[in-house]
Amino acid sequence: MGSGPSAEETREQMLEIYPKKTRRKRAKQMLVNKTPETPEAIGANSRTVPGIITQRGCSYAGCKGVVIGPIYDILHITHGPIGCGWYSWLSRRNMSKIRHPEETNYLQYSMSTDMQEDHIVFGGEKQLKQAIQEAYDEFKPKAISVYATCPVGLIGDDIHSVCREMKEKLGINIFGFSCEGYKGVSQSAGHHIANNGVFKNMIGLDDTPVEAKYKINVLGEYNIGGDAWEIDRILRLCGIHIIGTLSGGVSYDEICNCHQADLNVVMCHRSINYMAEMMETKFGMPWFKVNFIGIEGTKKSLRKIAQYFDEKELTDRVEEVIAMEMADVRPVIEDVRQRTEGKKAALFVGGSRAHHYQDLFSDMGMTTIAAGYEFAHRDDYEGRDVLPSIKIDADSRNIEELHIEADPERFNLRKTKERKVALEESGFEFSDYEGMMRQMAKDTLVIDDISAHELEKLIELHKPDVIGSGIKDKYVIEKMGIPCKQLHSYDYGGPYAGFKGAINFFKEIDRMISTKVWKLTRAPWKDDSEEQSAAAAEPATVS
Ligand code: CFM
Repeated sequence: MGSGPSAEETREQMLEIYPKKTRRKRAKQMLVNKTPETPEAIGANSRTVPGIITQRGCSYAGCKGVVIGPIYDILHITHGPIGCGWYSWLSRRNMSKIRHPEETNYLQYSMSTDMQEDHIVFGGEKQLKQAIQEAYDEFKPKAISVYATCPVGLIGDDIHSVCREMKEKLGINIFGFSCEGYKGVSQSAGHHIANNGVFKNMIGLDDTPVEAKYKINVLGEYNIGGDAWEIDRILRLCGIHIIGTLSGGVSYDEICNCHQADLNVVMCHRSINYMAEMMETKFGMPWFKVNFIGIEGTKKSLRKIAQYFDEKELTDRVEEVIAMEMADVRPVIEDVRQRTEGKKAALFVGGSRAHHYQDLFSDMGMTTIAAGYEFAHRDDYEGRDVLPSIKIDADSRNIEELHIEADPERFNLRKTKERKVALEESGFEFSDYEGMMRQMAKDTLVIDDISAHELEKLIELHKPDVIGSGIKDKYVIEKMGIPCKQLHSYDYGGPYAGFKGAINFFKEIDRMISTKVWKLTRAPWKDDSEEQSAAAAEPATVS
């Protein structure tokens, strides 16, 4: 881990303060990556110790806020007290714009049933019905989606029967999500609930064929700061057509039609692996993991897509695009590397970025000394090969597993079995994710659901040059004199995906770690404290 105490000592010092039971639990969630090729089992996706100050969010946040909320022409109604709707309103920067004149973008609205005490006591179904009717009368949307918050689950409002009734009455698609905040140990539960609902209520509704030679979906890309637009720009240059980006900057119709694609590529494995698998089972559509964060990752992903389609014109075009884009990227890398080479980063973010952003830092010659997710599962750390050994606990059993079968008419193996096997034999990986730990250097720290105390210890002992982290901890980190790149909503910046995104990121990180301002964050009396205490210790003299 560079200078300072070793990873093992750092871990010990982080754990020291905890009472026995907490220490035992946290110890399983904090590992030294001793054998990156065969990662050790990490305690992930378990309950947070109360009071430890976690960065996690709730199931409602994962469902409405993360996966479905970005679909811009669905009317999203939060059934609950106003706070849940308010705090999930545009705070994530999943950007969208209408692309056809007849479309509407509802994302600037925040709709809620605004539950009051009497609804909690006497039930809120009537209120929900009224809200759906009112929203319909006002906007005439194509679809309405309803999200349950904690109190709704506690009092037992049946949102699904209300949705069914209103769907029949109004003749548009209306569906609900039982994504009460408490449904799981983090927002991860909400992702799964959302995947199930999108699959049941939208995927496959529109069989209109799509005329394009290379058509794919990008799953697990939510267009934070415009990332999906940059990915779309690059793929378009290559001649690859995206039917649906799930679910950044995407419309309801695109989702209903996206089973017409020939391939699913997965960006954020954590939030959408369920969808990739269900689509493969039902429609025969293969999937593989990509990463458009980082230059090397972007190149590799483009080449893998080309290899999948296996057409010379596409392979050549991809190389041309890479060469063209690299002409802009190269001088920026060369410039920033003079200042960033050898610098240290730490990353504590969500369920995929703590892994993906290591690529961008390594493009800049920086090393990631410690990283961890907030709510990812063991497969995101150790790779999907551990899936069979993951124990299902009470919290995960809570969430419905859909039973999916091949569609009798629409199942279509895009690649014949033989072709798939041949590709796999040449080292091509389908339906796989290697996880974060394999990519991290030996003896780096891997910390799941990091606590405020552990983060402060890390800063105190290792002083990373930059930390990529979240909304809740950003200013705590910066008050300790370390620049923090907020990797959820990008601090109003972005995009960071693809080639143009990487250029943005390089320049911003360079600025952040090169500025002298961090040296000024220390109170002056702390710097000359020795002199001061010496002065204070001197007997007062009367002149
Ligand atoms: Fe996937 Fe995301 Fe993330 Fe995520 Fe998130 Fe996000 Fe994230 Mo914030 S879907 S897991 S629940 S990449 S909102 S766009 S930045 S924690 S690492």
